[in-house]
Amino acid sequence: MSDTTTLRIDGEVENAIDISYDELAAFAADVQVPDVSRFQANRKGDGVTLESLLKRVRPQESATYLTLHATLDDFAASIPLEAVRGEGILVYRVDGEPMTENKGGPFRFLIRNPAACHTDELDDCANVKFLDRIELTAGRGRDTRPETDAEHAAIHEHDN
Ligand SMILES: Nc1nc2c(c(=O)[nH]1)N[C@H]1C(S)=C(S)[C@@H](COP(=O)(O)O)O[C@H]1N2
Ligand SMILES: [Mo]
Repeated sequence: MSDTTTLRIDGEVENAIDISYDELAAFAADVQVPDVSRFQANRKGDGVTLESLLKRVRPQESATYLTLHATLDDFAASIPLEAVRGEGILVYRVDGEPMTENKGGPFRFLIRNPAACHTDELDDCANVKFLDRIELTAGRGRDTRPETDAEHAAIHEHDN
């Protein structure tokens, strides 16, 4: 069965797209990132580079932040585009299958070397699960990441 779930990439771009699992799986081998556990032991799956997605949408000059949205649990993180270029991966497949919701899918953003939670803009908290939209924004966009230890602990109370 083919998977019809898509990821929207839009905002300050020349060419907004909705991209599917099948299209991501068909990306060239040199932009595929197999087995993300190689650089983050607690993460699983395969992805493509953020750069390969940016190439498709062509960010405008005005785009300075990448704003990652998860509608499912109303979570968002907004990180500086230049800093995340080269670091960002879109995970779309786990165990050879589309990434299910219980694994944080259908899509998950991953920073290769994230900082500890709320110590930096590129922190583990920006590894957005249930990702359904990547918005290129002029300046910082929506960001619901926890700012204090207490807020952070509250978020993780929902984890099983
Ligand atoms: N959609 C969504 N993504 C999210 C979060 C969340 O609450 N919702 N929590 C973030 C935080 S604060 C952290 S530290 C990591 C935790 O990832 P894990 O649950 O896979 O350990 O996911 C990040 N991505
Ligand atoms: Mo976090």
